[in-house]
Amino acid sequence: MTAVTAEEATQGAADGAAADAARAEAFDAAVAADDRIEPRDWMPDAYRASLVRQMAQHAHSEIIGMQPEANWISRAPSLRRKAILMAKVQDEAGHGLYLYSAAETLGTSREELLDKLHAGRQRYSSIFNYPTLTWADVGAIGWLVDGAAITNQVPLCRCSYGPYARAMVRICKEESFHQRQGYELLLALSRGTPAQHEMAQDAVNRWWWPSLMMFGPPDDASAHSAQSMAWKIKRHSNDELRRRFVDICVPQAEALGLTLPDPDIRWNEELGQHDYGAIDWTEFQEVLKGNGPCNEERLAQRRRAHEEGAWVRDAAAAYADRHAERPGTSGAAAEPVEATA
Ligand code: BYC
Repeated sequence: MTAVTAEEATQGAADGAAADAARAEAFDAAVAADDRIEPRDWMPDAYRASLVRQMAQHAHSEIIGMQPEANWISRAPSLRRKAILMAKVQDEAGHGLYLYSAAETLGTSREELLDKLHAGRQRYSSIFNYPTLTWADVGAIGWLVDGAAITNQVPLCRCSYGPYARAMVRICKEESFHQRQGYELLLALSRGTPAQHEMAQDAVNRWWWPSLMMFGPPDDASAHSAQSMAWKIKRHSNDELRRRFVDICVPQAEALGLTLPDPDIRWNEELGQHDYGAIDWTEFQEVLKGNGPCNEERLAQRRRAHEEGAWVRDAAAAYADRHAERPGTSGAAAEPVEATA
């Protein structure tokens, strides 16, 4: 081994710093040019961490979000409604999988993210800590919760990180179907008997304000927005998207024959958008702290489902190992299941 002189060491450090600066410059230029950042590209550690935080929270929301609606699968009022609801809840599991896979491209395993969720160290959307009290809640979730999700997620299709943006394209297509099924369900109830209409109105009354909270805290209290927008992870601020959502919902509520529970909603001529009433941010903070109506129940059910699914994961791993050991096979996916039965 040859000894490195002090001069060589200084030169090496300078070269390293110059290479880092060149990589950072290339990253900034790619973001500025609206190019996609891909998994093997250099990226700042903070960009990677911020993506993992948001994508993990998003993935967790999808799988915890299965619970409130799954509560009604066995009580759906017809075979048609049951089949639709089952397909929707399955889609949500699929969305979780796309997002965990996209997060894996950043070097974090699904296992690690799930462990953090189960330990209460990562968040999921506040909206899923509210109960589904009646069948109309399934419609309100589709119309309002999926509607808010689409409003937030369509711009994420242009997120600077390629795998997240591409996952969002497919998710948004499915979400828009989900939103329509909720709308159609509420329309049927709203035009039904007086009791059905009342049930639809009650569900909208309960889900409206929590849906507005899905967009996150107001801009002046949003810790991550400025940086996430500079990196083009987010394309719009929380308040911009919230107001856009209100604009979308006002005419839809009218067409449904239902009222939004906010007497302060009115058209603002100057803005060309609607104004709306004050959101109860104390309630939002309480839900984030774990004090919402269903926080404990949701997390307990998630942990239980994970434990009960251990045998499936073990079986899949054993199956993959067996195929990996077999000469001439290139992995579990190459062979049909029956081949080893
Ligand atoms: N709930 O600086 P901010 C679905 C946290 S699932 C809980 O504005 P950011 C569906 C935030 O994490 C839809 N926490 O954050 C599924 C941060 O805390 P940390 C899920 C929230 O990231 C099944 C702090 O508050 N969609 O569609 O710039 C059935 C400060 O916030 C919430 C997504 O996840 C919240 N609502 O903006 C039906 C979309 N809001 O991390 C439907 C992707 C904020 O510092 N995510 N926090 O501890 C995003 O677009 C952004 O992460 C957010 C927040 C707009 C949500």
